[in-house]
Amino acid sequence: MTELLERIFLGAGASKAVASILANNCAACERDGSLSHGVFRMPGYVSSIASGWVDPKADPRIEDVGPAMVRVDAMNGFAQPALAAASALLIDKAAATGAAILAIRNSHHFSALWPDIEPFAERGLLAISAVNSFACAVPYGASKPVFGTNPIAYAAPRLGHPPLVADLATSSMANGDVQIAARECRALPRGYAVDGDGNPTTDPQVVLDSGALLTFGGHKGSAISLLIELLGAALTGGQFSYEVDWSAYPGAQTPHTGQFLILLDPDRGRGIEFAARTEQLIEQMFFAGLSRLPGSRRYERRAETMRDGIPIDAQELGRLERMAHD
Ligand code: NDP
Ligand code: PYC
Repeated sequence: MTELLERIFLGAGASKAVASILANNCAACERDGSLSHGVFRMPGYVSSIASGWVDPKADPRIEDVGPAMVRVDAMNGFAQPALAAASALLIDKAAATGAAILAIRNSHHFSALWPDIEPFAERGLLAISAVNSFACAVPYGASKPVFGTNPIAYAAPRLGHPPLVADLATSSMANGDVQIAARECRALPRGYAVDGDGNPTTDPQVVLDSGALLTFGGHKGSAISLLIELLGAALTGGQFSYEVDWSAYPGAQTPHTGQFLILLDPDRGRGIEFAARTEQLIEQMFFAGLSRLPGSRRYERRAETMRDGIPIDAQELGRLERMAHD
C-alpha cells in the first residue's frame, strides 16, 4: 500500500522525500483503522496539490531559537516532512534540557496526529501535539464556525507495552468522518452539528455545504479547542483556522495552519521511572472495570492487518490504481 500511495504522490508532483513520508503516514492510518485519515484522503491530497495551494516539494527551514525551542517554516509544504526534518534536533534538546518545543508554521496537516508522536514515546519521551485546521466548528455559545476540528494527541511510554496514545478531534467528530457519513448516506448523531442558521442538524451534507460541527463537551471542549488555536497558530506563527482562505484555489482541501509539539523527558520528573508509574495507573483503571485504553483499538487493528493484510474493497483499490497511473 505504501508503494502504491507513493506512486500517487510522485505523480501528483511531490518530491521523493515528501512522497515517501506522506505515503507511509497515510498507509499507516489505513493499516491502523484510522479510516478518517487513510486512503479516503488521497483524492484530497492530490486535488490540493493540483490546485497549487500546497507545495509538495517544499524544503522546510529549521531555526534553532533557544535551548528548548525549534521553529520550522514548512515553506507552504506538508507538516510531516517539517517534523521529520526537525526531529533529531528536537530529541537532542529534550535530552539536554528535559523538554523541547517545536513550532511549525506555514504548514499543511491533513492526517491523524498519532503517527507524529508515537515514535517519540517509543524512545521513552512523553510527546504532546496539537494542530488547528479550517473553520468548521462553532465555539461554545457562538453561532458561526471559528475553530477547526483541532485535534490534540499525547503519547506516553509504557513498561513492556507499546506507548499509550490518545488522539482526538476537539470537535464533536472529525470532518473526515462527516465526509465518510455523507458518502455512505448515514445521519450524524444528534447534538453534533448545526446548519447554516445555527439550527441542529444530523445531515452530513448540510454540515459540509453550509453548516458546522460543535465542539465536544460543551464549554470545556470549546476551551481546549481555543487553546489549540493559540498553540497551533498564535504561538507558531501559523494562520488561525478562520483565516484559512482557499477560495482562490478550487480543489484545495489541506488546512494551511501550524503545528505545536512538545517533548518531555519524563524521568526528569520525580526521578521515579515514569513508565512504571504509568503501569500502576493503568492497572488500577482495569481493576476499576476499564475494558480498553485509548489507542488499543488501533494496536489491535495493526496486529490484524500486519498478519492478514490491509482490507480494501475492489472499487477503492481501482480508484487508487487509476490515480497512480494518471
Ligand atoms: P476518536 O473519537 O475515534 O478517538 C479519540 C481517541 O479516543 C482515540 O485515541 C481512541 O483510541 C480513543 N477511544 C475511542 N473510544 C474509546 C473508548 N471506548 N475507550 C477508550 N478510548 C477510546 O477520534 P476522532 O474522531 O476525534 O479523531 C480521529 C482522527 O482525526 C485523529 O487521529 C485526529 O488526529 C484526526 N484529526 C486530524 C485533524 C487535522 O487537522 N489534521 C483534524 C481533526 C481530526 P483508538 O484510536 O484506539 O480508537
Ligand atoms: O478530519 O477534521 C478532520 C480534518 C481536518 C483536516 C484534516 N483532517
